[in-house]
Amino acid sequence: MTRFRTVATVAVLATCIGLVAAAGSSPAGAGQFPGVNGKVAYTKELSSCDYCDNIYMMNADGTGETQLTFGSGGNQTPAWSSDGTKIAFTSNRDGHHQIYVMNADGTGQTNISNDAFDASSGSWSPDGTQIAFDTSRDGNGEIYVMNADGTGQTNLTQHAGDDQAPSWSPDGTKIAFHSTRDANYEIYSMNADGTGQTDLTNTSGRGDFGPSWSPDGTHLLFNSDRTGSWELFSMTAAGTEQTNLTSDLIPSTTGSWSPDGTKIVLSNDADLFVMNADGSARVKITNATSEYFFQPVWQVAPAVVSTTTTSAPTTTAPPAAAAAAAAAVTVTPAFTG
Ligand SMILES: [Ca+2]
Ligand SMILES: [Ca+2]
Repeated sequence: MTRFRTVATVAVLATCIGLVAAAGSSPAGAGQFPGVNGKVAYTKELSSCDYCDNIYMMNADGTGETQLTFGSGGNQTPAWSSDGTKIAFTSNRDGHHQIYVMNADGTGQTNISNDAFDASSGSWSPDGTQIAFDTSRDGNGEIYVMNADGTGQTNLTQHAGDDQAPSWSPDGTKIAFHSTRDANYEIYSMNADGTGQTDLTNTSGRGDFGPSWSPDGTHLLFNSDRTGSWELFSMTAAGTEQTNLTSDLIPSTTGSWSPDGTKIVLSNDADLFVMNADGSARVKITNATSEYFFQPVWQVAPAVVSTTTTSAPTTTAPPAAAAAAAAAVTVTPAFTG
């Protein structure tokens, strides 16, 4: 059984698809996408211990792996804030799955949703002030939003179907998710206040899971078994031009765009790969032996923070990513229009 399908059997973690770091924060509240490519965070599970999942990050070439969570339970669905300084994730360390937030170096891990029912799949608003997530507290999956401190938890979907795996658009106006309300999983999009819930995929009898936005907000990446095997597809934000990007890598499960829009990082339920946004030039960046790498999400390199002292400017961690940001030039998204 593949990692993708194993995870999918856990009700709350049917949201097993990769989530893009949809959001983030700057003091001015502006979103950071498109941005400079930083590190890749992901979930890794040891084959010797089912559901012993922890969150790691590495450089996009596969070097420099760093473990961020430590535990024998489940730590999954990492999602970067759009300024690249924080990661939301799901953990059951307190007895059931909740939304946690940590700093990019793994410090400060805090239970934010703090509810008595399972929750999963946090996704930041672009200004970093809110987190969308899914929860079973109403008897079926619903997409909720809360303030970044956990207050103000509000049901956005309010539908009897299972609504899961929210992904907040880079401009903050939309939230994509998947839902069973039409008898099988479809990708939906709604306004950030829950209005205008619209089916984008309409594939009868086939599953469409785990939407994540392109950094310019024009496209969605998602997972579908419409070909008979799990593949990564892209489509426009309106649901047109649904395109299989991984017909030569079966299965392909979770993935997300690079912040500059030129690349996609993805999992085949064993290793991680990086490919061009059109699916070409795929390179394997891990070498799995007794573990599974999945749910990769690509960080926006944090901006350099200057201080008004006579000494050299200081930067936010991680230094390498900050240095990359300092060298940033104008970025051209992979998709236009
Ligand atoms: Ca629902
Ligand atoms: Ca479907």
